[in-house]
Amino acid sequence: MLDEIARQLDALLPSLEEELKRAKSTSDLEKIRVGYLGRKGKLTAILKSFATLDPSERPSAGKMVNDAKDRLLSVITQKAEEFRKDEFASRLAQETLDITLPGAALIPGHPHPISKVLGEIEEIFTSMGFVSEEGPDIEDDYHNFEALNTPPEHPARDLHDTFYVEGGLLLRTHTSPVQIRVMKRQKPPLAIIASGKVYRVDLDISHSPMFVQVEGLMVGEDITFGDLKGVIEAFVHQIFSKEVAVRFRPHFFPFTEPSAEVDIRCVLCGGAGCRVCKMSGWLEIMGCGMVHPAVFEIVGYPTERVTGFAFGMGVERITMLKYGINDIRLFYENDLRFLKQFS
Ligand code: 2NL
Repeated sequence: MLDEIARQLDALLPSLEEELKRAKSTSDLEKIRVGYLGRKGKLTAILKSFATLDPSERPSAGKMVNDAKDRLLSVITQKAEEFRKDEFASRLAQETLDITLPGAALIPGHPHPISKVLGEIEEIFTSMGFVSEEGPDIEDDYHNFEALNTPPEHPARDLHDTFYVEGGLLLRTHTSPVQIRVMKRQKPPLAIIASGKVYRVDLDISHSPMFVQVEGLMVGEDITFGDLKGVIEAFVHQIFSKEVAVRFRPHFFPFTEPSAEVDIRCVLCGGAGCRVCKMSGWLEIMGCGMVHPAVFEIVGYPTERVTGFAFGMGVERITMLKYGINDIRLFYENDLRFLKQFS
């Protein structure tokens, strides 16, 4: 009987080796292992036949089974180790990283065209000695209108032109209130520029409900309209070109007297007349004038000794003329095909 068990046990190893040759993966291997060593496996079946053995034979039979189990386990473990190495090697091969491939290019950003031109405008005025000042976007009626000689019935105060917010406040319609605040805390002489966002109820191809304005103000004892012309002409020649003609055309603003609008020779047609200048040969670029004495009264400056000039321009308009852009909304759509042209 013992001989029969020994024969059965000896047959297990070659048959296991034969099956292992056909195994392709760790999971095939596990099935094979269960087929030999599992609860319903071939080795267990042999163990069950112990019931028929004489009790004196059982210790040697037990030892034979244990030895056989060790031999089977050792070939299975060896095969498992081979699979582990192969599977690891193929994972490494799959995860290969080609470090010689070119990297993803970084696309560097650049200032928005409005920021770029605003920077150029500020540089021109600060190099002439103007000091840059800032103030709040939300203003009160007093600083935005009343102190600028704009009476309660003035059309500029209309609900249709001004964004009003809670508490009787409003979104500033120009940066002039910044200059009112500076004059109220500082004595003349002074030369300042105030730039920033301003808001008006307006929207079409040349008007945006928010735009960027630059205003300038120079106040002192002998400031004349001639000084205003000199500063504006110097500015125009730097921001556009040395050649371009400039003219001052009479206008009206409540906060300046006299007032003027500044035109330049049409940068597109050179004055011959085109769609952009509406056949006039001239393009309006800003407003200006001598500060109205009523404004000086309000900030407490002595009107008998102090004079000054002021001007204001829209940065979008300057940028559109400089680059031949025909729709202000392009600045706020953030279309990269447009923005990329200003890098
Ligand atoms: C325009 C015209 C202008 C001013 C702004 C100003 C400021 C003070 C006193 C007097 Cl504190 N004037 N600013 C003067 C004339 C014109 O802007 O068309 N802006 C877009």
